[in-house]
Amino acid sequence: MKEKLDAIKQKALEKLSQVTDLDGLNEIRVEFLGKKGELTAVLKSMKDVSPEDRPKVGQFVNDARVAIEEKMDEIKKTFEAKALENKLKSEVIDVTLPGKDPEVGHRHPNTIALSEVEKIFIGMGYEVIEGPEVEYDYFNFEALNIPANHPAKDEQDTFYISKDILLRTQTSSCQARVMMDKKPPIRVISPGRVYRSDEVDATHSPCFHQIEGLVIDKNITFADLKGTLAEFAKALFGEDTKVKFRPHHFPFTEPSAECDVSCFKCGGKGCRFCKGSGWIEILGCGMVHPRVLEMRDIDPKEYTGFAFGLGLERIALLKYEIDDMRLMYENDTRFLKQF
Ligand code: 2NL
Repeated sequence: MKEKLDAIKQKALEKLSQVTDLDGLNEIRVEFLGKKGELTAVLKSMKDVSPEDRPKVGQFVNDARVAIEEKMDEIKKTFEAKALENKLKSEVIDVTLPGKDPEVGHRHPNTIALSEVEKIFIGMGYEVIEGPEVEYDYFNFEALNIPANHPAKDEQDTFYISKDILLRTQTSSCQARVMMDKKPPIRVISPGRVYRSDEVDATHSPCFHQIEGLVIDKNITFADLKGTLAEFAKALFGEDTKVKFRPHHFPFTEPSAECDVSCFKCGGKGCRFCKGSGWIEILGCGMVHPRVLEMRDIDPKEYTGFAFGLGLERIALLKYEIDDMRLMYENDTRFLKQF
């Protein structure tokens, strides 16, 4: 009996020395210690052993079982340690690897154009002011010398909220307010959203952005207006840019003009971009109408001023060569990512 048990033990230990994983270990457990295992079979045959030999044989069987189990536990522990080591290895982070760039947003072309324009005027000593988009008829029209029955009021196709309240059609309304709050010298630009009841197309939108400028001081002349806008055009479109003024009419300025810049694409020779003329219209301007000053209690004999207004989208479309204004409002990331 003892030889038989030793043989089983040897066989089990031999098999255990070759086992490579937990599954193999389990197979051996079943083979020797399971219900139909070899050692269990010996245990079952104990009934044939004489009662006086039984304790001894029982001792042998138990020794063999303990020896096999101890070996199994030892191997199991090494497998578990190895598994833990592998797990830790797979979770190691190399902190010296370069990081992944996070996706950052892009500035809207309008925002880029606005900050360029603001930078130029701030550099010339202007202050940036803002005002309400929902405005009184008074600040949007009347204070700018556009009386109730003036045709400009129909022309502008205004969104009215009530008889006296509207969505501002120009940011001059802010400047009308500034003239009320501040005494000259005044040197401000007022960027912001404005509304006109226009149909959407490649160059129009019912909501767009304007930047207006206003300067009021003693001895301000049309020469100051020309010099300022010439400097602005150079800063925005390049040193070689020239400006040209064509007579125009606005109710709030006298005299009034439209300002063109030499085409920054062809340098003025004429191309597809400037439709062959060599010039591109960028803004409207003029000397502040004396009536506008009077209405704000500024004496036009003591003070004069100039003002101008430009469409921000128009500047962005020109500068970044965008051929349809609708792209500016669709927020298609494929478009926005380019800026
Ligand atoms: C245009 C023309 C212009 C002004 C805006 C202005 C403001 C005050 C007084 C006088 Cl408070 N004028 N603003 C002057 C001339 C032209 O805008 O075509 N804008 C897109």
